[in-house]
Amino acid sequence: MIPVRAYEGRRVAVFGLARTGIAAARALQAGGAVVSAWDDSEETRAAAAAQGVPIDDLNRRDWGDVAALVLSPGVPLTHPEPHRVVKLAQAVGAPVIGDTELFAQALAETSGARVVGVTGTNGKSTTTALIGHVLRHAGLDVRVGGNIGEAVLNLDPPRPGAVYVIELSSYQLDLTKTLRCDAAVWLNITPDHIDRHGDVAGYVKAKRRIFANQRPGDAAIIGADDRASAKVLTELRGQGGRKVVPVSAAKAVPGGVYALGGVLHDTTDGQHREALTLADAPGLPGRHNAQNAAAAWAAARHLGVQPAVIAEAMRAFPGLAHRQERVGQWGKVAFVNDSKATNADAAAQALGCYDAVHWIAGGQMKSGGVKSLKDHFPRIRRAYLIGQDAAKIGRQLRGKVETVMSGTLEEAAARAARDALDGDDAAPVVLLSPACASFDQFRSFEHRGDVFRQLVDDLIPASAKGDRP
Ligand code: UMA
Repeated sequence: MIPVRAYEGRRVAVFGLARTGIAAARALQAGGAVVSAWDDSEETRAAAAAQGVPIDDLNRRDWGDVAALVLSPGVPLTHPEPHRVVKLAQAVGAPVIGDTELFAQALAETSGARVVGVTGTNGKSTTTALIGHVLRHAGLDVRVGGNIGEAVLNLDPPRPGAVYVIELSSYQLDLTKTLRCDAAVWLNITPDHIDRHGDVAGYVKAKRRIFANQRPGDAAIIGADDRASAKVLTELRGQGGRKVVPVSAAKAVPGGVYALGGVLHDTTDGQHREALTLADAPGLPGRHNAQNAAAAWAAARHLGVQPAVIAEAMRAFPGLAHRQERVGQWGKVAFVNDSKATNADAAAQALGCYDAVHWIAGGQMKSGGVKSLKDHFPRIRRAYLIGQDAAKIGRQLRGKVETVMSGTLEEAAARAARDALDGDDAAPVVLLSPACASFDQFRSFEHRGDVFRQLVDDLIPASAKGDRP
């Protein structure tokens, strides 16, 4: 945990008591602040109280002595309208900040730790995890957190040489003022979370805060493949000061890192280097991952990691749990856990990455089902359908994809493995990418993926455990 001393002896209101709020309350208390914490949910308040968080009804108290309001990112700040507590804080002029701001304040007290911030509409979590993996491989003292799941204030305290790799959502950036990123990574922008930011301009403005406070010598690593990001790239170049490193998965970008023809090219030091053959990094399949890899490469280079070390780490990157995660290899058959794909759009990304797919799908179907995946049907050898809406999905696939009504994930995994081993394809993939919610058979998509990982481990005979793609 990172103690926050900036409010020592003063009262701080903490609103929202899930991951962010609990961690913030603890960090503030450890730094000597007086915490008044609240959440709209009674159940959540009770759970927080049981963990020692001081509960104090912020709707009823006098805000006169409140030095700041720490708001959880999921609580509306401006749109559709400010939450009631935000208005209460604003009425007394108390700053409304987030846990990332507290982190920045704590970091300002100690020197020698570096920060890599990662934002963008898509790919943030993979890129954050990948940078963390590469830096760890290079022997650095690395802590990974933020929007990826671990509240940033839960990470180990700063010390010289440490590197924080922090995924930053637009919600978190909206509540952050003084953070300075040694390397700020901006991947891409497509309209998202407009309900919370009012319009695309508001969303972009929030995200742009990742570049605030940067100094000469810091790096802005920025995707050049979409129009909104290209505009920000031009603006940053015009500003001067920091080093601007473009990344692309579509074109050569001088001075940057780009993926072309399945190869990552690094021109960051003025020379051209073929850095990595992406096919050698099975944990990073697909074009979207090519951009993630390019950005992670640029960040690691900026922190001084040698190209050979980055390449080695990327080849060994296992991927993020439940997102096209390689969970096993049995002879020619690869097993991929993409349980996070709870709708057809998400499943499309995975289906697009492989040529011969034994597809495990089903669960609680979302509206539209799997019809939108028709372009991928030719590569599906068989679909093994599970869960409550297996029959509905079967009807959508009828006459286009051969289906097997498996019922359970266990049945599906066993049958798919057998079919894939027996088939004629050179490199078949057993892919769990359900395009459905998991709640009919599992606690969560994570639970579904964990069960699949275990099933695969049980299926693969000991003699085949070391098999490589
Ligand atoms: N709450 C209220 N009143 C409200 C709204 C919420 O009291 O009007 C309370 C809820 O009862 C709940 C708490 O606020 O107790 C929820 O706060 P939160 O949603 O911020 O949840 P955390 O667990 O703190 O999770 C947050 C991020 N959540 C969001 O941004 C919505 C997590 O990102 C992040 O992993 C975590 O902090 C640690 O940093 C999740 C996310 O969905 C993964 N992010 C969005 C995304 O990736 O698209 C931005």
